[in-house]
Amino acid sequence: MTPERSPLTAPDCLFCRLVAGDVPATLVASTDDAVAFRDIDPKAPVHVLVVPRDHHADVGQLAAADPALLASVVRLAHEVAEDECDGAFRLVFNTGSEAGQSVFHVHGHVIGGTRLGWSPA
Ligand code: DGP
Repeated sequence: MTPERSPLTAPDCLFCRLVAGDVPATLVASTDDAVAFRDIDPKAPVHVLVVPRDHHADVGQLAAADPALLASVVRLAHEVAEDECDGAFRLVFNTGSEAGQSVFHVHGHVIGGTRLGWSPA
């Protein structure tokens, strides 16, 4: 699906460029307001990133600015997980560079397809 209006973008944002189709990606699913694509460096058999088309730097900023859009991102993540992980999955929003965030366009990591350990540090 394509959005009904042009998304809000930030200059030099990798994921804004990817959403626009200017950076190649393996798309998994999309809606009017969110896009799911495979992580370039997968950490599990299923590793999909789900992003809003609009630019928001992190999950806290998205929640404050547009909670309905955050719900859309989570809904699309859940649909991907139902298709690819039998519904058992982890949804991770790294937030801040100390927590491992390297791309400052909010993205949820859908991780699954195997039994997951629990040792984030
Ligand atoms: P984070 O470290 O939480 O900000 O996650 C960023 C993720 O984005 C990381 O797992 C690698 C992925 N990534 C970085 N550049 C690209 C790219 O050009 N294409 C795709 N598909 N994924 C990318």
